[in-house]
Amino acid sequence: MKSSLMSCAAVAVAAVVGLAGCANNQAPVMSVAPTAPMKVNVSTPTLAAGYVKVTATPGSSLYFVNLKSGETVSSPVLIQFGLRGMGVAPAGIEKAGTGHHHLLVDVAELDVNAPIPTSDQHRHFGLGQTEVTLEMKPGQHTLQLLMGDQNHIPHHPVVMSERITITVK
Ligand SMILES: [Cu+2]
Repeated sequence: MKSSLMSCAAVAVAAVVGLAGCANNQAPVMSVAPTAPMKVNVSTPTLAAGYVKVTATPGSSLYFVNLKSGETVSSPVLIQFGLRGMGVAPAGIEKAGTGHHHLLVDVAELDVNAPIPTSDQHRHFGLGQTEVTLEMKPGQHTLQLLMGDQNHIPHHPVVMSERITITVK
C-alpha cells in the first residue's frame, strides 16, 4: 500500500493527469475476453415441415443466476437458470408463454429452426428443472441457456441467454 501511494505521488508529480492514472491502475482487470456469441441462423415463425413455433413473450430473457462470464469455479458446478417474462413448464405440456430450459455447453453454432439436439453438450430440462449441478472437466467452457417449447423447438423469436465463459479448476 505504501509503495503504491508513493508511486502515485511520483506519477502525480510527473504528469498533470497523474491522479486519474492511479485510479485506473486500481480497477479490476478482466482475465477472460468477452465470449463470442453463438452462431445462429435467422429464426423463422414456422419450420420447413409446417410446424408453427410457439411465440416468445416479448421482452422475456434468460440469464445465469449465480455465474458470471470470467468466473473460476470448481467441479461439480452449480448452474442456476434465470428466466424473466415467461414461465417454465415440463416438456410435452402445451401452455402459452412457457417452455423448458436447455443448457448448451461448449456449443458454438446451432440451427434454431430445428429441434434442439440431445447430447452432453445440449442438455434438456424437460421436467421443468431450473438448476443443475454438473461435473465438468478442468479448463475453459462456454455456457448458454436456451428456451425450447413442448417439442424442444426454440421459440420465435429465440429466447436465449448471453454465452458466458467459465474456467473450471
Ligand atoms: Cu427440450
